[in-house]
Amino acid sequence: MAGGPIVILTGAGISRESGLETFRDKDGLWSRVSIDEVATPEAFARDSERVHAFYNARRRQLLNPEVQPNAAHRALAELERGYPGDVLLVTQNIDDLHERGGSVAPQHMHGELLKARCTCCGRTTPWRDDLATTTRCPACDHSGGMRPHVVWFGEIPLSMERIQQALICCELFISIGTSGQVYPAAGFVAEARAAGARTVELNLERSVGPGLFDQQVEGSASEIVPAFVASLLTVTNTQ
Ligand code: BV8
Repeated sequence: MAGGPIVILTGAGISRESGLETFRDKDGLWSRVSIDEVATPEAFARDSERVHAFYNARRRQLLNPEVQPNAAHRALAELERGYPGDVLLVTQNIDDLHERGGSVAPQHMHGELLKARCTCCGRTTPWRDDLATTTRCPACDHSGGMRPHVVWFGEIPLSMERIQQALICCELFISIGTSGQVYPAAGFVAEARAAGARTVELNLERSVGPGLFDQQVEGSASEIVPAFVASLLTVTNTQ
């Protein structure tokens, strides 16, 4: 498979060693707050300030100088640079650690914590401060309509057409740091497999039993991702 197209899907596990929490690990975000309280459009309509507080706290944490990309983020950027074929990086994460680790155009299918969107004019604006119900939109000057540019449960993920196109042509699908519980992302491995791709999971623990992944490597992302990328680049560039 010298240089065939690659699709990579990452989840919260790749950012864990950078100091950001995962969702479904025992000490994860959803063990402390319920999805229905903070991660649905209904929650935002019911109590916008509560939802803003949840994302404001995560935005501040992400902007803490101690939170930096780790070796796994940097290894994927190296793969993008050194691999002869196409590499599409798709992330469920709303942090910017892939970009800061050197990746060129990660597809944030669940949105981005450092952007805000106006529900009145639809414009998306880079955003590093707190959001509140009184925040004015820089584009249309309307206040009261700004929300995190994040895909909540029940909302349609972003970049789906581009992702589906890449899945049907890819020859290698790599899933990193995701429990594979949220759809449509969790269905990507089956779609890639149906298209004839080799499927690999790099995760702290196996997310599913045998059958969907041809290879499952267990370990911490900052260790197993650089090793996997190094071996892939060696094999590809010596063929
Ligand atoms: C959609 C953004 C239609 C915000 C997120 C009933 C009603 C309504 C909807 C549904 C329903 N039933 C099913 C659905 C669909 C629903 C869904 O899947 N629900 C689940 C709960 C069953 N999905 C949706 O609603 C989606 N929209 O379906 O629209 C549609 C679809 C297609 C086309 C057209 C229309 C929207 C889903 C997006 C929701 N938004 N987040 C925010 O971040 O706050 S989801 C949330 O979960 C995050 O984005 C997160 O990334 C994502 C997945 O979680 P993971 O990243 O996998 O994190 P997790 O903690 O679970 O796992 C971490 C893993 O890392 C573990 O395996 C762990 O072992 C590993 N790990 C830990 N440490 C390390 C490590 N690995 C390596 N190294 C380490 N150090």
